[in-house]
This record gives sequence, C-alpha cells and structure tokens, in this order.
Amino acid sequence: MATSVKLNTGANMPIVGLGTWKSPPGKVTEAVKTAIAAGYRHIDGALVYQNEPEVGDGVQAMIKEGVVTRGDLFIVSKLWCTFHDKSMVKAACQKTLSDLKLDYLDLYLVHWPMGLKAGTELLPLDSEGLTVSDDTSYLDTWEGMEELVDAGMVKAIGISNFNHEQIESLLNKPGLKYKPANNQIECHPYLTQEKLISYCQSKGISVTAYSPLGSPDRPWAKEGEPSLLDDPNIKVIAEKYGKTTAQVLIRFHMQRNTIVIPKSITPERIRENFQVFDFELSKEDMETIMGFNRNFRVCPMSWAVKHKDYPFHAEF
Ligand code: NAP
Ligand code: SBI
Repeated sequence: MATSVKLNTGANMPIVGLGTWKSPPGKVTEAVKTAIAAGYRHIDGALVYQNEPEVGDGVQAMIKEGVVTRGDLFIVSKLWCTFHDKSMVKAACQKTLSDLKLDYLDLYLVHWPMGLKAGTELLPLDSEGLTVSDDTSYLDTWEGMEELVDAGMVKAIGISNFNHEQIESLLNKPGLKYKPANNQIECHPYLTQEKLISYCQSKGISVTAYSPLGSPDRPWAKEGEPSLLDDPNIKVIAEKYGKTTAQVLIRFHMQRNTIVIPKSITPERIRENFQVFDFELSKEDMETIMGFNRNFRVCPMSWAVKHKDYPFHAEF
C-alpha cells in the first residue's frame, strides 16, 4: 500500500493525516507531537478551528527537536467563508501562516463554496438562524487562491465540500490558471460518495475523506443517530482482521486511493489510527462496507441551506 497519493502538481500527499477540528487549543499541541512521533506527516487544519497557533507549536517543537524537517511534513489549511472576497484571500492565508509559524502551506483549500458576510463573526447568522451571504462567487475566490501559488505562500490549492457541478464550473472557468489538486469531502461507510469520488478522480483531482469515524464529537450529534464506531457489522469485519473498528474505517479509504484524516486528541488512539498499513481488506469486505451507504451526513451545514452556493442539494 502506497503511503501517499500523487497530486496533479506532482507532490505526494500522505494518505493518512491528523484531523484537528474540535481539538482544544490546550490539547492539540501534544496531539500533533504524538502524531508526528507515531509517523504521521500530514496535519489537517483550518483558521475556523481557532487552534492554529497551538497546532503550529506542535509542528515547530518536532522540527526543533530534529524529529522531522519542514520538508518531511504536509500541512493543510483552509480559507474560511467570511474571507471569500478576492481582496481578503491573501491576508487570511497570511494569518494562518503566521499562526502556524510557517512560510508556506503544502495545500490550501476553499473550505466551502459559499461566501459569508465578512466581519468579526465566523458564522454570521440572521434572526432565523440562517447564514448571511456575501456577494462573492467561488470562481472569483479561486483567482485569489491562484495568486497564493504565484506568491509562493502555498504549494497547491484545492477545494472542500464542492459538488460536481461546482467543480465542473470551476474547471470550465475562462482563464483558469491552476486546477484544484484536491477536494476534501465527508466520506465514510454511511456516505460512500461513489459518484463524486469517481468524478473527481477522473478529472485528476485527489479526494480527502473527512469525518471518517462519523465525527462522534460533532457538537450537533443527536441521540439515535447512526454510529459507525458502534456498528456491529463493521465490528465483525474488524475482528476478522484482528483490528479495531476505527482502523477498518480508516483503511477503507486508503484502498480507494483516498486520503483520510481521522481526528483524535487521545495518544493511544492517535497511534492506533496510524497502524493501518499492515493489513488489507478483501475485495468482498470492501464491497460489503460500500453496501452500508445510507447517504447520512454528519456535516450538513444546515445553516446555509438557502445559500445560492449550498453544495448538498445536488445529487453529487
Ligand atoms: P472523526 O475523525 O470522524 O472523529 C473524531 C472523533 O472520533 C473524536 O471524538 C475522537 O475522540 C474519536 N476517535 C478518534 N479515534 C478513535 C478511535 N481509534 N477509537 C474511538 N474513537 C476515536 O471526526 P472529524 O473531526 O469530524 O473529522 C476528522 C477531520 O476532518 C477534522 O478534525 C477536520 O480536520 C476535518 N474535517 C473537515 C471538514 C470540512 O468541511 N472540510 C468537516 C469536518 C471535518 P478523541 O479526540 O477524544 O480521541
Ligand atoms: C467549525 F469550526 C464550525 C462549524 C462547522 O460546521 C461544519 C463542519 C466544520 C467545517 O466547516 N469544517 C470542519 O472541520 N467542521 C465546522 C467547523
């Protein structure tokens, strides 16, 4: 099993990365250090997670200790929705770079296709609890992203939560300078994303699977919702390989040539989630897992359902 996926820029993106959404600032430095010590070389972050200074502390500590060099690491961050105006893209990326204490990112993603009203709030909501839009288009935002590559601030640019119609319009944008290198989307056995993954891969766009364990710590989780980590059918498969349910949930993506970014702040789980290179799910077990799809989203971004660029009304 390859340990990385080749991007359309020629760079190699490590196939397993550490997620950092919901990782508290007081815990994430240790989590990043534990991950790098365990062999992770890819860290997934975002300005909106409000922990990038502490993620950066972990990265810098491991570089200073001589465990890794900057060049060994693949650091990802994302442009938040309130910075979609082309004139704001560079400053948002610069804020992330200085918080992380880095002089470049390996990959910078447009976090969502929707632009939201710029200002102090990261999630501006109206009196009905719905997001307040701005007047930007992700096609213009993309030009701001392309400028970051030319300025040497990022090695590659990509998208997140874009549906195939939005990707198609981006690929058809007149004057497009750089194609997206990656689309980061929710993916796990309850949302297998067959059509979107096959579309992206056919266009040379790599895919990263987020919330691979079903995001049990998502703030809006409700009782009675399906739980991947407790799924008896996945447990049966895991027992057959002498692996944990989490390890099967992670390995499932690797065998689809999809990058995967489980989040944990628990040292034993961080190490467990990287012990996924020493077994192979059979073709039959991969097909069985694909059959668990129920189009269940843990991150529906419901506050934005009325936004002109909300991505999840389309079939894929
Ligand atoms: P996730 O990785 O599916 O699940 C994280 C949860 O699983 C945490 O509660 C964690 O607990 C627990 N966990 C981790 N390893 C475990 C194990 N081996 N056994 C049992 N429980 C385990 O959820 P996620 O954070 O939603 O997704 C992963 C990453 O994807 C995010 O952190 C973020 O970087 C990215 N993401 C991106 C977007 C986007 O819009 N682009 C959206 C969502 C997520 P502990 O931490 O307490 O150990
Ligand atoms: C946040 F910091 C706040 C809300 C929120 O909702 C959707 C899921 C998301 C996101 O956009 N990226 C994540 O990793 N989680 C998120 C993050």
